[in-house]
Amino acid sequence: MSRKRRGLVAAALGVCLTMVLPLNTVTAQPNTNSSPQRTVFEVTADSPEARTRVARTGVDVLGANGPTLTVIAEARQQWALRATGLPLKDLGDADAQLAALGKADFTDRAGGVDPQDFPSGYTGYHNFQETVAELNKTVSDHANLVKLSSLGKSYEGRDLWALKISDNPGADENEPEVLFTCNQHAREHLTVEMCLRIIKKYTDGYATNPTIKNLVDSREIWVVPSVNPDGAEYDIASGSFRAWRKNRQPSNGTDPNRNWGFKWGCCGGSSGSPSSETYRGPSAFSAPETQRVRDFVNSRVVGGAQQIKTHIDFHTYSELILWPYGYTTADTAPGLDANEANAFATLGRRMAATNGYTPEQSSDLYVTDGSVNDWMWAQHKIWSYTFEMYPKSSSGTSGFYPRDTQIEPQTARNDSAVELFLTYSDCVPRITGRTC
Ligand code: 0X9
Ligand code: CA
Ligand code: CA
Ligand code: ZN
Repeated sequence: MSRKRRGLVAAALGVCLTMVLPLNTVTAQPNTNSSPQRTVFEVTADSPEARTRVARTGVDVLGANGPTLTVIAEARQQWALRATGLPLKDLGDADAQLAALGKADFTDRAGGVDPQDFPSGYTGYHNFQETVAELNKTVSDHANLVKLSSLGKSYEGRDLWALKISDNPGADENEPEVLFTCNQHAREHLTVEMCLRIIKKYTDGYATNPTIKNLVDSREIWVVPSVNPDGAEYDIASGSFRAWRKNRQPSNGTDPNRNWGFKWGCCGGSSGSPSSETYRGPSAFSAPETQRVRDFVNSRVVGGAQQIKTHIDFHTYSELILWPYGYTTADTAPGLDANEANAFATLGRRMAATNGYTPEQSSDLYVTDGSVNDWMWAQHKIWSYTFEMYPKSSSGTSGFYPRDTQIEPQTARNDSAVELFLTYSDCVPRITGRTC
């Protein structure tokens, strides 16, 4: 890997969850880079407060596996990290480890064939053009069940497509509406496949599966397979993955999942520095992509009532099911009472029982502000979850890039959770025996 490339990968590496770097496979290399020395540490932080304290030192938090955070610290940040007083373990030079990972089995795209496509071993993933083709095919195969519309354009002018699935899809019927969003984070390509699976299952399955037919007939299901198509295309444009997280707004991208307008930037759960992987943008909803989804959700208030009742935002990785709030570690807060918190947790745990993920309030990990879930709930009382998909843990950035052979098993793994979610979407409190 060239010096330049190594720097790129290192610079692009952002927040993700549960990374464990394998000590035995890494060959230490001198840092010949002009970029600052970056060192990987494991930090033992066994409470949300301690983990949030670590995140706020400015280190790049890669992952959390129980109480163990894996972080990258630049030399100047190591003082702050040590000042937390938490136990640290030095795992060595980050760029050397990243360089070793970066060559994985990416195929050289020399020859310039289809540059916006995935490397060898990943061609089962849908790039943006293939995703659009899949949506159009669904429309022609199931014109009676779906309606395709654009929520507007991304920063670079790509359409943010939304597919509605229901009986009489052209009519706005009085049925609970459910929203699935994928790919807020560019490199989380498996989530696009999750949205495409939901589309396939609830259209192709309609004619033969009575459970599916019942759910489709009684709900209006909205699926947005890519909320961040610019970032996703950028991640694959060079032929090898960049581990790009944010959107493509100048100069260095905004993290869409820190840009939502409820308690934006309130609580040290995002960064005000444009170079950060959790940059919240200059103002709430400064990202065109979050604006478009916001406007769509706002437009679903009909006769004073929000029609969308439930929402899942798919991410990778760590195998978690998360619910609001992220901005505070308190279980309840203004606008979220104990009954509601209990309903969130109960449905979260029931879904997790079907897929083996770990269910928890999102701030049990560490505090995040400006996330989509907090806005959906606070603004609209939409029961909004984050799924962090496969894998549970990984060596470095490779966690974002499971081979395409994992698409089928790891999306199918969520079939039961999605079905349960759709079932309770008429009234989530019903799961705790309460009424709506
Ligand atoms: O940090 C994030 O945006 C999500 N993790 S990821 O590794 N995919 O970037 C987690 C967001 C969960 N927090 C809230 N929903 N508040
Ligand atoms: Ca309908
Ligand atoms: Ca409706
Ligand atoms: Zn994510």
